[in-house]
Amino acid sequence: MALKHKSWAEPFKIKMVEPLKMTTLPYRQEKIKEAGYNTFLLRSEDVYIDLLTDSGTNAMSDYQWAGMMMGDESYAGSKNYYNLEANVQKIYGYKYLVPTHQGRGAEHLLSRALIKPGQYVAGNMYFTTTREHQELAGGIFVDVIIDEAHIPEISMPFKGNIDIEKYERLIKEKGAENIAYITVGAPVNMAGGQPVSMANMKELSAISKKNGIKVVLDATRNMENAYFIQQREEGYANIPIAEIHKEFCSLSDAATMSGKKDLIVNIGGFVALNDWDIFEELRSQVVVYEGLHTYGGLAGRDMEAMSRGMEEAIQDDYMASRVRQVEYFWNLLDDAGIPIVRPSGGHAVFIDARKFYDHIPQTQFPAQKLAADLYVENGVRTMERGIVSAGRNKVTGENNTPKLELVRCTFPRRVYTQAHLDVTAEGIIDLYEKRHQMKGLKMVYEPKQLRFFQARFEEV
Ligand code: PM9
Repeated sequence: MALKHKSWAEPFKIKMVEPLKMTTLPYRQEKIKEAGYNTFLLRSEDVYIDLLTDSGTNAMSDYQWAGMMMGDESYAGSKNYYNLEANVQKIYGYKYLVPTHQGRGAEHLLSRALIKPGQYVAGNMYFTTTREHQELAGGIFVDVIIDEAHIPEISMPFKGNIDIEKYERLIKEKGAENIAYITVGAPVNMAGGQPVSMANMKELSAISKKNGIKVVLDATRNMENAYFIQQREEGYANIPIAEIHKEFCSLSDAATMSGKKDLIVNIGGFVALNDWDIFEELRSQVVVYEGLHTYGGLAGRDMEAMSRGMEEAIQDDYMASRVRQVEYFWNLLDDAGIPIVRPSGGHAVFIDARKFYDHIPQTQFPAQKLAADLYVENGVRTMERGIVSAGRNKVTGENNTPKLELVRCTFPRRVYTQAHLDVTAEGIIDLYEKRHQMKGLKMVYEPKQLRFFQARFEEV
């Protein structure tokens, strides 16, 4: 009998395992209350399947672990820095490298170097840490993503694209000299891991060049984006993702990077760029905020693991298995009628909490509550990506009210099996059946910055 869908499997096998604690329902009910209904405040040992994030939660290979043993921990000029620099030049194509402890370290340095207070920064939907650093440097963030990205039900191949008209209007209204740069996240995390097409990147790059505006790529998951281009964009089907990725990077002036995602490591990041003057500025800042310019807050062994992870992540077979695992899970939920962001994206599947909990208003944090309830249901940890993550307007102090009120089920790389995904989907489906019994939340503690990490809640 022929199978309906052609199957796939990972191009690696398991060599070492980490036991997981199985917990009971009453235990989890107590733990989520103690954590103030915030999944970031749970202890990881109380979590069965951890889909909080794909950031730093990846399983390294034997090749990477072997590299860890070859860490050169000299204060200056570590050989691992030069290995990393060579791979960034080869795989990303930028000339200069400034290592940082993680992505937000890179965002901090670049925002300080490029933004003058009062300038605008365009971007295809915000990312929490990226916008925070842009605003702390005095920038005013303007979202120029296509409208469809804010609507979960709409399915299109490149839902992360920049709306070129919106971008041109911004340039016309504010003046190119008042725009510090444009950030392109590809894929767009907050929109559901939705990719950006090469055609769109080419167009915005040309407009930016014409107007003298720099293009900064948030390259955190850009290799996943390259896979989507290969699969979905005309003319790229037979091109290896390594080539697509490099071509995409070549359309930008600089990249900030959280190595904790694409590069299959637990810590690390960098800025990479082509402009010597900005590089000099970043090099003088990195020694103040991160560490010497040849380690940027990282151990030599961490730079080696990141460099080797880069070589592995850019392989077509690996990336296909990575993205298809997410797609497998997306199909399980879609087949069961769970409201999710369409189409399937790169690193995660996003549940539409507005629809899932259609009886809970946004002021009572439906996505926050759904993440908490999913933990209670079967010990799976997910993350809120809605009104709590969106924070407050820095000028008015009012809550930002995003259209997207989502819960993200995020997949660490090379960590969970298909059976883990099946069990997780079953828990979500069970909860969906009794969803109208669930109540909303009120916020009882709110930290000043990036509140989603530490805010606390109680049931209303
Ligand atoms: N992303 C994530 O879980 C981890 C922290 S926020 C909950 O998705 C992009 C697109 C990211 C990202 C982190 C960073 C910052 C920049 N850009 O976490 O500082 O997804 O290494 O990177 C997280 P760092």
